[in-house]
Amino acid sequence: MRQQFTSLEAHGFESPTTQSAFSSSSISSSSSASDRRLKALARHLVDASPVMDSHSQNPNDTVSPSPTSSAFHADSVFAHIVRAPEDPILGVTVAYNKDPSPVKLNLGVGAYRTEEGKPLVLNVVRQAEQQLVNDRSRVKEYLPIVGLAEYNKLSAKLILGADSPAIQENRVTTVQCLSGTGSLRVGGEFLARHYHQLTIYIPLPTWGNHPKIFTLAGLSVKTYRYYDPATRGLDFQGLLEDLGSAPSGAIVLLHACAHNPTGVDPTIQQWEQIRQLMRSKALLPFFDSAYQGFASGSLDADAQPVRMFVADGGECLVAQSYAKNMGLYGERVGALSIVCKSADVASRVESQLKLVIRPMYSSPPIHGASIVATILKDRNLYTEWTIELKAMADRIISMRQQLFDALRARGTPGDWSHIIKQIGMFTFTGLNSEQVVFMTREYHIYMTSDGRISMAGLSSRTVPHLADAIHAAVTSFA
Ligand code: PLA
Repeated sequence: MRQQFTSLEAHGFESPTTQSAFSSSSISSSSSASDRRLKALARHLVDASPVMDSHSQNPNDTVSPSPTSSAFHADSVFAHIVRAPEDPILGVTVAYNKDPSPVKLNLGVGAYRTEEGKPLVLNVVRQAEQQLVNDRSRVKEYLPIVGLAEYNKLSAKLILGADSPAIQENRVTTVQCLSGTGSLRVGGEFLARHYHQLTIYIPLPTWGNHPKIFTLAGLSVKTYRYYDPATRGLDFQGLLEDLGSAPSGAIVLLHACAHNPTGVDPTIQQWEQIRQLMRSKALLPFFDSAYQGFASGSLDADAQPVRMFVADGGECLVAQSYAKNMGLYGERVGALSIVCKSADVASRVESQLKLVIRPMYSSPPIHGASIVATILKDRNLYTEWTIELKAMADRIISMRQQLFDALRARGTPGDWSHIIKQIGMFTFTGLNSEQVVFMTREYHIYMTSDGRISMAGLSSRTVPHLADAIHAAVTSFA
C-alpha cells in the first residue's frame, strides 16, 4: 500500500496516515516492552536520516568556522543530530504560516473555524472560566495523579451514558490524561506492562499518530483493512476477515465515531457484527473517542458504538478528548476509562495506571479539567454546550453540501458524493499527492498529502476557491 514518495515528503513531510506510513505487515517481536520501545526509538532516528551518513555529511563539517563561535560549534555534543521531518499533520500548519499569500487556506489540522475563519472559544467555556476565576477559594495545588475526581466521573458518564450499569457497579476506572493523545499513550503503556497480548490492530488508514503512540508505548502494531478506495467506503468484508484472523486476545483500536482520516464509519448493524466477532475471539476493544458530538451533532448517538460494547458486560478501554467537542485544543483535556468486570479489578487497574502516569508527567493540569467539570455538572451550561456543539457539527455538514454543489456547478469530473456521505471533521477527497502539491503551489491551499481536508477549516467564503483548486487539479492531473 506504500504510496509513491511524494514531493511533500521530499520537502520534509512524513506520510500523514498509516495508509502509507505502515505496511500491513507486523512490527512484532518477542522481546520485552522496554526493548521494543528502544528499538522503536532507534528506528525513528534512522528514519529521520534517510539520505546521508550523519557524521561525514554533517553540514557543520563543511561550513568554514567563524573565529569566535566555531570551536563551540564544531564540538557540540549534538553535532551529529540530523533534522527530523516535520509532523505530517502539524507540519502543514508550519508551512501555511510561512506563506505570505492573502488567499492561503489551512485545511490541514482538524481545528474548528468560524464562518469568518477565526478560532472559536465556546460561549459556555467563557462562562465556566469566568466562574472559576471568580471563585477565590480555588487554589493551584497539585491534582492527584489520576486528576480531578469529579471530572473523571463526569467524563465516564458522558461517554458511557448516565445510566450505565458499568458505572453503577463501580467497574469503570477513569483517569484524567493529556487530551486524547495522552489517554491513548497511558492506555497503551498500561497494556504493554500488564496485558497478555502485546499486539494492537489499528485500521488502515488511521490517524498518523496512532502507530507511533502505540509502538513507543511498547506494543506491536498491525493493521486491519478498513477503507476501500474503489468505493470510497468501508471495506467491511476485509475488516471482518482481518479481525477474524487476529490472534485471540489481540487489542483492536476502534475510532468511536467520525473515523480520521476517511470520514467513513460502520453502520450500527455493522458495529453489532464487529462486536459479536470481537467478543467471540476475546479481542480487546480500545476506543479512540476524539469527536463525540462532532459526527452527528448528538453526544449520545456518537457514543453508541462504545455503549454497545459496554452493554454486553465485556471489558474495554476508551480514550476521550475534549479538544474538538469543547474547543479546548490547547488545554489538553482528556480521559482514559477502563471498563472492567468487577469493582475489585477496576481499583487494582487504577493503582497500576498511577504507576504509569507518575513517572511520565506526575499529575495532569487543573485548568481545562475544571472547565469541563463546571460545564458537565451544571444543567444549564450542559444544555448550552450541546446547542453550541450541534451548531459546529451542522456548520461542518453544510460545508460538505456547499463544496459538493460547487464542484457539481463546475462540472468537475468524477463522483463527489462521498463529500456529503462522509462524516465528521474531515473529507477524504481521493485527491492524490501530486494534486495536493499542485493545489498548495498554485492555490495556496494547505492539506495533508493523503488528500484529507478539514471541513471545519472551510467557510462559505472559501468554498469557491477550494472548488476552483480541486477542479484545476483534477483536470490537470487525471
Ligand atoms: N485521535 C484521533 C483520531 C485524532 O484525530 C486526534 C487529533 C487525536 C486522537 C488527538 O487529539 P488530542 O490529543 O488533541 O485530544 N487529530 C487532529 C490533530 C485533529 C492532530 O493531528 O494532532 C488531526 O488533525 O488529525
